[in-house]
Amino acid sequence: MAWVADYHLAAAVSAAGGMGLIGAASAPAEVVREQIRKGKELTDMPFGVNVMLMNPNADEVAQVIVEEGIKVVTTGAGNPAKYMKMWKEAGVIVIPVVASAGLAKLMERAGADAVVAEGTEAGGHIGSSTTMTLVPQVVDSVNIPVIAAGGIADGRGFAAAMMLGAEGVQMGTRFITATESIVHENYKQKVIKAKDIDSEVTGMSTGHPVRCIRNKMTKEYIRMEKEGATLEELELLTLGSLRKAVIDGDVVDGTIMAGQCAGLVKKEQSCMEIMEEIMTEAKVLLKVK
Ligand code: TUI
Repeated sequence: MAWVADYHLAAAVSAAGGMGLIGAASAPAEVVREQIRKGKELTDMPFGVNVMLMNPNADEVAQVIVEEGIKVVTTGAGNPAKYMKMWKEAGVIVIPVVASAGLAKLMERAGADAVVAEGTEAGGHIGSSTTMTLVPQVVDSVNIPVIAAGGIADGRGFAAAMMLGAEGVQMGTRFITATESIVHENYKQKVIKAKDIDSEVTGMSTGHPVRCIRNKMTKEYIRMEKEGATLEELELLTLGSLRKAVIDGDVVDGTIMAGQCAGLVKKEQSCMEIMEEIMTEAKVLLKVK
């Protein structure tokens, strides 16, 4: 989660018993290094890094991960095969995010330790299959553990993911509003106030669909897409727009990435409270102690 999943959130999630991730997104490698070091000052628990493969700095970020002794990496928005050898040799657990069973198989053959199967309910850059259909098909296609993502925000979603054959879940949207999340209050309020149908997908025409909460920006983007705007014009509109929303709190012209489960997020809570609530609820449903 670009800008959202910084070291504060990653450290808090890991300290609460999860596996926190720093979202490297489009950051330069040295910024990622600094984030990792600051995260280590906040917690002794391990946390990972997500590498967004469309980042032009991805090669350097991949290297920094090894240099800083990070042990868990997830990747998004592409195929991480070219980094696999380097990461495996360094003892890094590699978990690519996939949106299809085909890519999951490819990743298993390339040496991935697990995959995150992320459905189209997720926020940000998305594939087209739903979590309900994707997760069991990925489970049937590989022998490595599958982590479900997309649309999971509470214990019910967690339990449902287990029923689909997943061995873990990845959640983003629920943690946007965490007390430890540095996201601007305006952004948090947009997530808290969102209803089930308040997200929209921009970028369908460019081949890079991105799910966000509907606002002036998404309406303008979709209007331009319909009118046949060029890739350059669309890119100009979104340049720096996520930062604008997350950091500056501009929820009118900024991009508010969030998943369809935003309607399930009702309040700001600490990561510890969120984790405990989800696990208590899921254990009852799954009948485990
Ligand atoms: O990556 C994400 N979520 C993201 S990345 C992002 S930044 C961005 N903004 C605009 C356009 C593109 C990126 C914001 N949110 N989630 C994991 C994810 N990965 N979802 C879907 C995929 C994916 C899609 C296609 C993974 C691989 C893939 O194809 C691989 C290939 O090249 O064959």
